[in-house]
Amino acid sequence: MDINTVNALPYDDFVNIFGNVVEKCPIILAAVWSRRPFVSLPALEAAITEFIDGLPESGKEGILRCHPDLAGRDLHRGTLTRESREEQARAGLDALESAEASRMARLNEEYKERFGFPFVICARMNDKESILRQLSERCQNERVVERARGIEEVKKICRLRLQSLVLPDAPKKVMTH
Ligand code: 2AL
Repeated sequence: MDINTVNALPYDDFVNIFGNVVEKCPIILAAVWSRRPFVSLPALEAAITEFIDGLPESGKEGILRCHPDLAGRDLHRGTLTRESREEQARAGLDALESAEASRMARLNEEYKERFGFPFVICARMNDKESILRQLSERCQNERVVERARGIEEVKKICRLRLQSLVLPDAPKKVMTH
């Protein structure tokens, strides 16, 4: 759909369609609906980003905690959201070798133990090797660094999810005379 169609959506439809662009945080989109009309897709994205940036640190951590582990329990039980399932499959996380799967599980636990929230990375912009490498590296960071880093990754995930739902803006017509 294009941005005009987005702007015309009633509240319920808007939240049904866009509610999961931030994983399991439909309240963010419920709040952002009040900011319509959006002049463009980047304007919709900016409204979401501003809302997230305005949250206290506890709210940002709450967003991180709404994310399922990569290659974790939800993937194995088939209880991931559609978006998350597609992202994890595209990064090859549904077909890990057993050694990779146990390394991923161990590092995910280590990360959560250290920071109190899960490791979040935009799976669609990575593959299983780079995810494992960054998971291992990011376990060494400070907590404040990781909270900010995780939120940056949430924004990347959000951008790609939005792009799969909204058409890019049509190029502006240029007047030639
Ligand atoms: C996820 C997810 O569900 N999709 C994605 O790109 N990253 N989860 C995570 N813990 O990073």
